[in-house]
Parts: sequence; structure tokens; C-alpha cells
Amino acid sequence: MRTRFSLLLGGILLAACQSDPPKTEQEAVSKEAVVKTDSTAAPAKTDSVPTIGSPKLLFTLDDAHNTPDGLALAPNGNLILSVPNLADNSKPAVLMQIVGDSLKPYLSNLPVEPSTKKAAPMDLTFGPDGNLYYAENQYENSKDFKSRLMKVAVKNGKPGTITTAVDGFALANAVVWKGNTIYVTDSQWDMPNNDKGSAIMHFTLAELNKGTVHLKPKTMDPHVLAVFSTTPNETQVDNGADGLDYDSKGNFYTGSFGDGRLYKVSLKPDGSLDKQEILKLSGKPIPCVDGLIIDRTTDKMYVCNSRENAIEVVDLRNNNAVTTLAQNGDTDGTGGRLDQPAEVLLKGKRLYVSDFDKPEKHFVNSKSDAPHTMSVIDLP
Ligand SMILES: [Ca+2]
Ligand SMILES: [Ca+2]
Ligand SMILES: [Ca+2]
Repeated sequence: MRTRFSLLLGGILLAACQSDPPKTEQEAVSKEAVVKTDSTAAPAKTDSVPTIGSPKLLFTLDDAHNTPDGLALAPNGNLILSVPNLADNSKPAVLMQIVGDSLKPYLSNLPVEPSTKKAAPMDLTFGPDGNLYYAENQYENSKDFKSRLMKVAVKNGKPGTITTAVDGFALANAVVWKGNTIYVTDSQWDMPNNDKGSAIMHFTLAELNKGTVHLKPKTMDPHVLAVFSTTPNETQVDNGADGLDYDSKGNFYTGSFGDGRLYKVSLKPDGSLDKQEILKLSGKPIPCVDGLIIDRTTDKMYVCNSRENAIEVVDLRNNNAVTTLAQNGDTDGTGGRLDQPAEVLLKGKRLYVSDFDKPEKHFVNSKSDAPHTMSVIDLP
């Protein structure tokens, strides 16, 4: 217990050192609350959430762009941002472009899925062919495996025709290319005997170039690389594998949105599954994993802890030690304070954060609200 206490105290001191002086009454209250926080207490009580770090506002979006999510680094250094508008999808989903500190249109005519009549872009990434690929989350519109992987043909830096690369996902979520293979998480890949399933799928560029791949739902489709099972907690969310990236040695990492488990997935030289294991963390638990990115120069993993309104850092070279880079209480996002971070992208020393702001039960963030925001954190 002594060890636990000193760890806790260290966390408090660290938290206090990283915080700016309180500027408002609300900040002062949440700063005061730092010393009352008990790492063993049930998470996600707003009045016990510490304020850590100082995320800054990148920009605000209007009500027609109410739910920012995925981020991709374009070959020209700009970022592409997906705006699925899941908080209010009466507004069409679009892709935007972040140029410096400003936001510009990129694609506003995304093809809708024929039965749901909605487009729902989530994570996105440029392929080795120079084209842009985005995962689609139709799960909120239909539970009947209507989600897709979409391909935007890019010519001379300009987006053109959009086609369906893969269909038959339940909830396609994160995407990452490694070499000529794209890896995609499906957060709801249920099986006949498991309605808490999720998976990492993989597809080669050569296969995608032959035409649309049709997955076989409720089977161990040959594109399934690894499967997971979520153990829902009091949030009652059974979404599984979410964020996805790989480290400097080529090991993949994903995490479960519903129960926060982080997984390490290793491949054989032929690209098939070698082994998967639950990552043992030190320092503090993470109850919910959304988007994540790994800085392969340091093997530090930046994880969106959506439920606790925080960005966590997992040091994969140091006992998987977890430290909190930034955290806020229940905010509306004003000033760039975290408002349920969903996705992170590291460019140089700047961490870009999408504030998804669409809470589940028992989340620190209590409601979707204007302003709709993107935050940035400048790393030391
Ligand atoms: Ca399920
Ligand atoms: Ca907000
Ligand atoms: Ca909010």
C-alpha cells in the first residue's frame, strides 16, 4: 500500500506541476479536486477529475460540422479531418483539410451507403498508392454489417472518384497502412456465439486493386487477423477494438472502447498472426481506449481515454508506464480544453486532438455542446 500511495502522491505532484494556474472559478475547483482524487475510486465523477496539462484551441467548427473524428497526414503536410457528424447527422458528413491553423473544405460529396442513406467517415490514411482510404461507421445507422472501407482516388493532390474498397464491416473504425497492407479495426465484429466481438482485418493493395472485397459477416472471414471480446462495464458499451497503430518493431496495438483493454498483436514474417496478448500497464489503468498513435522514434503511444476526458501516454519501452498528458473535467471545449478526445495525430512535436464530444453513460463529458473544437498539445 505504501508503494501505491507514493505512486499516487507522485501523480498528484506531477499533475500539479503540469497544470497552468487556474484562470476561472471552474478551473480552480477542478485544480483543488486534484488532491482529493483517489486512484482506487470509481472513475468518471466530474467533480473528482483533475485538470492536467494545457491543451490549446486549434479552431472551432460550426454546427454543420459537429463531430470531428479521424486525422490523416497528407503527403503535402496538410492534415485531412473526417467529420462524421454522428452527434447530429442531419448534417452531411464531410472531409475537411487543415492547412496550418485553418480549416478548408476537402470533400463534401461523400457517397452515402445505399440502405442507410448516410456517409460516416471515421479514421483515414493515405496508402502507398497515394490514394486516401477512410473507414466508415454505419453502426449507428444499421447493425446489419453496412460499414465500409472507402477509397478516394487522389491525383496531383486533388481528391477525385470515391469507390468502395471493402464492404460488410459492422463498425469499421481505425485504419493504418504498413507496407502494402492496410489494417482496419472492426469494433463490432460479432460472431454467432459472441455478440461482444471485435477484430483487426487486413487487406493487401493488390487485392483491393482487383475490385471491391465483400466480407462474410458472422464468420472468421479470411481477412480477420485477430479477434477480441469485450467485457462491458457500467457504461454498457460493447464496442471493442478501436484505435490502431504499430511500433518500431512492427508490433500492432489496439485498444477496446468498451473495457479499455490494450492489446499487442505480433505477426509472423508471412504476415499471419503470431500471438496476441493483453498489455500489462503500470502506473494507472485506462478504462476506455479510442484513437491512438505511436511515435515510432520513441515508442510512446498516445491514447485517447474518451471516458475520462484525457490523453494518456503509454511508454512501450519502459514497462508500459502510463502517464496522463492532458485531462479536463466536463467541458464544452471552450479554449481547447478536452471535450471527449477521439483521435490523435502527431506531426513533429504537435499532437492534434479531435474533440468528438458525443458521450456515453458514465463519461466525464456529459453532453454534446457547442463549440465543436479541435485541440493541440505541443510536446516538450
Ligand atoms: Ca456487439
Ligand atoms: Ca463541445
Ligand atoms: Ca461537451
